[in-house]
Amino acid sequence: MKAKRLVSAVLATAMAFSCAVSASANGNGHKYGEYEPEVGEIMHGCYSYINGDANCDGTINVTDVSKIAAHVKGIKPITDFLERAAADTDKNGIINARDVSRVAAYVKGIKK
Ligand SMILES: [Ca+2]
Ligand SMILES: [Ca+2]
Repeated sequence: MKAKRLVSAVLATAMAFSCAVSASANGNGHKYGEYEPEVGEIMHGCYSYINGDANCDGTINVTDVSKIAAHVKGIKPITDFLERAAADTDKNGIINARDVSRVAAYVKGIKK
């Protein structure tokens, strides 16, 4: 099923991103506002993603907002499996303006 495809994609992606992401993703005091970080939902070895962290660099910031926005506008579609999973913040299976605004709201909330 879907999960099986996910696993093979993770296996491929994990090679590239490896430990760097999970090392920076588990920093203290991270709060993810209204969404739950779904680390552990999809994991291979030491790799995981943070919900909303569309470029998988371990933090949720304006870069992720613009990445998701570019995807929604069709300028630069997100093709990486884990990035897509992270970008679909409400887990409804599609990446759309709602996901953009959710991440934007989160970024604004921590920026003050
Ligand atoms: Ca990011
Ligand atoms: Ca969504």
